[in-house]
Amino acid sequence: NRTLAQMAAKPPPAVKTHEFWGTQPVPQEGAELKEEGPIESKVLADVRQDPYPLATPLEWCSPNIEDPAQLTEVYELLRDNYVEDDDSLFRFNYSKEFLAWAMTPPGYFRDWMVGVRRKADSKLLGFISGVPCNIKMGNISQRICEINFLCVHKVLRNKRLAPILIKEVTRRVNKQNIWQAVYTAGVELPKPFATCQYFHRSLNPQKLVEINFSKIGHQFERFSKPLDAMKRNYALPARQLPRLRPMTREDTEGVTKLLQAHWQTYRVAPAFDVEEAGHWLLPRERVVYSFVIADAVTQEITDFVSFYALSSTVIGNTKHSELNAAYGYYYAATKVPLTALITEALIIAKEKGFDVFNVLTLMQNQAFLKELKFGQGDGFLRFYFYNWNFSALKPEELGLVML
Ligand code: MYA
Repeated sequence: NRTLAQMAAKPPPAVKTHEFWGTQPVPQEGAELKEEGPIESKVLADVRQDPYPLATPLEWCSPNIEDPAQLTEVYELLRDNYVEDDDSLFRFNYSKEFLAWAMTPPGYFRDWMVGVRRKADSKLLGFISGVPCNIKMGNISQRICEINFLCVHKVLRNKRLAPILIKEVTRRVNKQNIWQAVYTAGVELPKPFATCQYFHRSLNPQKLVEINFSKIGHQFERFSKPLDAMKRNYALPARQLPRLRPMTREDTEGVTKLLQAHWQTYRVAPAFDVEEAGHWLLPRERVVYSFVIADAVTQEITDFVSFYALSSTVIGNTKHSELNAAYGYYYAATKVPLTALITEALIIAKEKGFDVFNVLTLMQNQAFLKELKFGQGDGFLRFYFYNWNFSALKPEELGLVML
């Protein structure tokens, strides 16, 4: 029996050992799922009072994101050292305005911005941030911490600084009596509760080809001018929803109500109050773009769509230095089809000079990918909880977007 022989010959799946993650309150690979809820229960008295020790040449700091000079330091660390694709063609280049927005939501804590400096010249060499957020995790909503922007300067890589940054931010979060966090990463760690895939909608196909973001697809090769055929394929129609307009402060309550109802349909989603919704959704030029449709008679907000702006540096290309990407963010459609809302978002993003519109397979996105000509990317994004057992969910059960 060939199959049996093959099975016998196949080595058991390699279990990667995690020196750090193996010690943390996260679901471990291969372990059985326990009841949904905290993995460990601690109280404030258990929290270490002093910061974790660092190697002598280094010291802790809490960058003040509202101070332009310190914001610039964080911006530059990330610009030069943050996430790259596998082939090192692109590196995320979050703008300063974006970082300031992402790190200062209502009730944020200065000391959840954790930096490591070199004592000799004060240079920032490591960073991680946490912000408070209300999240629906299954049947309960909790105020937890969202972790983002973990970065170690390239000169200090593979020296186990990342685990120290993570432990220190955990300590500072715990001091606020908060014991859970949510975070995403491209890499696989113990153990995601959801895995999403990236999809990309070309808005500027020529530039995307020139920077090696995309290739001219096989389907265009039979044309005498494949690039022109590709451009025709990705051309967008004229605007179809004239009543869609930018969200204003007066819309905040209506938008919050609409989204709160929509978020009920997911197992994991935001549980923003009006103040948080105002922070996260009100339009900010070159950062976040949000649009609403209000009922002509009642003025009630019936539909909402948004995206955010996140460029990447194009590494080593002579013609282009920046890839301007828009990323699909929150939406809720009750009176118009979701596909129509997303089409408008694509048209607006194109008008504003974005080269590509990226989405993940979460929320209801899978419903429009094909029709709106999104192409499958090679990147994945994994979603994790810290100190929270949670049964795995399908991307379409996930209503949370992380920046
Ligand atoms: S995801 C974005 C992460 N940033 C980047 O990818 C930027 C480019 N890369 C770097 O800056 C470095 O390579 C980083 C690792 C800093 C990523 N999340 O110091 P090391 C584990 C978690 O020798 P370095 C984001 O921001 C790795 O498995 N752990 O390695 C969300 C190993 O542990 P183990 C990661 O390469 C972050 C250990 O680190 C990640 O110099 C959420 C090696 O450390 C990763 N992305 O530095 C953080 N990558 O041996 C968790 C590697 O066990 C938050 N590692 O396998 C947890 C919740 C905390 C708050 C809780 C409150 C209650």
